[in-house]
Order: sequence, then structure tokens, then C-alpha cells
Amino acid sequence: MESACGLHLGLRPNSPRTGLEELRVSPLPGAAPPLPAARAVPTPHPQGRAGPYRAVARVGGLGRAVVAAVMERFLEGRRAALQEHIQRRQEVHVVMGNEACDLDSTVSALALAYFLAKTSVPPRAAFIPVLNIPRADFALRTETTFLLREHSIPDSSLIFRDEIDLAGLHRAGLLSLTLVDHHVLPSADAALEEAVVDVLDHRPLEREWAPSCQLTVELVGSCATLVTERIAQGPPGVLDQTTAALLHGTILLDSVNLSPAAGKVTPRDVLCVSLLESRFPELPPHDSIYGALQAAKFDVSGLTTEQMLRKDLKTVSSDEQVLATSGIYMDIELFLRRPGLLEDLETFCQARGYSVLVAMTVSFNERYEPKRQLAVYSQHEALRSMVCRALEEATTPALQLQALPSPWPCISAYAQGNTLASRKKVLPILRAALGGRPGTTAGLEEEVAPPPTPMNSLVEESPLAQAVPPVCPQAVLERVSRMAAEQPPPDSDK
Ligand SMILES: [Mn+2]
Repeated sequence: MESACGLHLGLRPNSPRTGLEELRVSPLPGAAPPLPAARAVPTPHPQGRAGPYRAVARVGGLGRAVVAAVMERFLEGRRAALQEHIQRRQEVHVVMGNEACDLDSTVSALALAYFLAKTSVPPRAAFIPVLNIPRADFALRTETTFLLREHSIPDSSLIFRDEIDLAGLHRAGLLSLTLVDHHVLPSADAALEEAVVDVLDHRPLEREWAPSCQLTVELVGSCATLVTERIAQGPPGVLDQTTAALLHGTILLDSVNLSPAAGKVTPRDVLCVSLLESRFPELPPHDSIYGALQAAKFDVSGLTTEQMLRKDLKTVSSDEQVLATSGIYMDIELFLRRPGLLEDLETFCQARGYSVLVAMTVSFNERYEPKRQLAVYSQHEALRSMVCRALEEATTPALQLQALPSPWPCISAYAQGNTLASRKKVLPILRAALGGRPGTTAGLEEEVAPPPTPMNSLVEESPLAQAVPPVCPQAVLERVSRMAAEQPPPDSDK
């Protein structure tokens, strides 16, 4: 996994060396994690909301088999291309999205790298799309893993940030960098700025770039729109069905299904969706793709307990204690019966120094009404009782808790009658409990930094918090998306 000089290229242990040994680049901090073992493919759509999409996707799949899986082949060859170019000391051109690594960042990087590789003359550089998160965090991006799986792109053909030493490549004079879906590098990456040759972003320009750097900064709904436009301006016949489907799904998700009411969509997004559909009439209908992607965002069925716990994590702390809250998108009964739950909770809390963990679950009943439940876990009985009492006796707001049977003595479980009380309302109660009395400054709330989850938190804001109760899954999803649309993008403060 780690070459002699510590350059992480994410190679499997039996892969040949990278050839960069003689460059003596310094090691990155921390070892690259092993490639995850293949897991059973999770059901991507609880409640069967994605059914139509799957049906249609199979039709598309037949088309793909004939048209040729061009994008898939391109991605499979990236690791070898990277090695070869490093060995021959030829240019490595990385296309990279932002650190939230949402669907837009991922698809924009894949599609643009693919397009550049097909069209650059002379084709001397290796065009490498890089996902700007450690491989270990990829499973948390459930809408991305869903869409890539639908299009038969295996995780193993992707290259993650902890698998390529960009600073080392830059020092060796081999790196050029195209930024998609962001244009401000985090300070840790400041050294890479000199390597940036091209930027495609859809948020307001926050900094200047050298005139030599190509800039495409347009306030459209999705960076995938800008990538689609770039491809459309290029030579014909480059776009394959898989790339078109990835771009199409991403623009639909980012634009809230092209809904003008959500305020995300622009005429250019609409035009790109039409353009993709005119070239690939087999693309599935908007509603089915959008619904499937929204459902996948909240589908945690394929995650391990540890991944579930950190997908939507916040902590409050006092001088002595750290209390964690995890938003969990499943029924609490299912959660409490997960195999190995207690060991996983204990390991998770011990590794991170949490003395209490409150799991806040949100699930939907048959009528798609949200249901909130709580589980309070702690090995310290006194502490657990104290937190439970604070939650039971809370009045601002009252949570209307009803005890549920718990299979574990160190976990107390509740149904939360007050479904309007989102985590935003519950956190102050927990903070006051830790601080001893309400209104004290003890217990600062902090967003747990890594990994930044691009998803909007259902635990945070209930769809019910806004007037009319939803009547169908689409309505719930629309509402959730609208809430997402009102939030700034996860990396907007960088
Ligand atoms: Mn974006």
C-alpha cells in the first residue's frame, strides 16, 4: 500500500511500485487505509421509491452494453495511467472537486477528466479525476455510491485524495490541476495553487486567479451544467451514455428536479438536461431519477454502525464530558437490534472520548409521516440517567417522550411525541444538562469537522417544521430538498 518513499497512490499490495521512489517525496501524514472489502450491495431505496428508476435504468443498461462502457473503461485505466506517467515523468493532470465531495463534485471531476482525456492534443498528460475525501469516507456519500453503482462503476476504479500525493507530484513538477465545483483551496493545499490551470465553478468568485488560468465561473444550479456545456462545445461524439446519465442525474439533483420554486435552477441547467436527453433518449424520466437520488441520500442501509454514527454527527461538551448526537435515518427498533451494536457504540465512544451518545432517529411510516425516536447510550449509569432526566423533563420545548423497551441496560430508548423538535431544539437541552443549569455558557456545540457531509440533515430540521404535513414521499423529498436549497453549500465558508 505504501511505497518506499511513502507516496500513497492507493495501490493494492500486489501492484507494481509507482516509479516515484527516486523522487524522494516526503510521506503524507497517516497511512492510506486499505481498500474496503467488497460489501453486499445495499437496497438503494427503502419504501421502493426508486422502483421506476431501476426499471428504466435496466433499459438504459441494455443500451450501454451495446454503445460501449466507455467511461467505465476510462476509469479502470486511471491507476495504470498514473503510474506510467509518474515513471516516465510525464504530466499528470488532476481534475478535483471540493472537500465535501458531493455528487456534483464527483461527477464533474469524472466527466471533465474523461472529456479532457478524449480531446486533448497531444494527449501527453494523464487525466486523473480525484475524489477529494479519504476512501474511508466514500460510503457516507450514499447518493454518489448509488448512482455510480447504477452505472456499474466500481469504487475500486476511483482515486481518492488519500491515494495520491498531489504535493509530491507538484514538487516533482508533474502536476497540473483543474478545480471543479470549488475555486478556493483550503490552506493545507495552498502550495497546489500554482498548479491550477483551469477552474469550473458555480458559486460567486471569491478570489483572483492568474490570467493564465482558465476560469469558468457561472452561477448555475450545478457544476455538472458547466461540464456539460464544455463537452457540448467540444468535438461531437465524445459523450458516452454513462457520462451523459451521470451528468443528467447530477443536474436534476442539484436543481431540485428543475423546480423553479426551489430557486436553484437556471435556464442553462434546463438546456443542458434537454441537450443530454436529445442525444440519449433512453435517459430515465426526471421524477424517477430525482426520487431515487433523494432516497439514496438518506438511505443508510448499506452503512456499518460506525459509518451511520458519523454520517450526521454533532457534539456538545463541558470541561469534563463530551456528548455526541448522531442523526440516524432508520427506525430505532431496527437500530437497537443491529448485530454487534453495543461493541460498536463502545468502540466509537471510546475512540473519540464521548461519554454519552444520543442517537436521534428519523424514519417514515407507511403514510410517509416522519417519526422521531431517541436512544441514550452511556456506560456510566449516573450520567445516562442525568441526560435522560433532562430530556424527559424538558419544557422548552417539551419533547413528549415515551419510554420504549430497550434490549440493552446501558441504552434508554424513547418515542418522541413532539416531532417538530429537531436536533436544533434538543441540543440546547443537552448542553444545559452538561453545564448543570440552563443558560450557562458551558457546553459549546461544535460541528464535528471530518467528514463534511454534503447531505442536508433531516434530524436538524423536520419537514414537519414547515406548515402542511406531507402527503406523499415526493412531497417529503421536495420539502427536504427545499430545505437543502435554503442552506449554503457545505464548503461555502472555505
Ligand atoms: Mn456543486
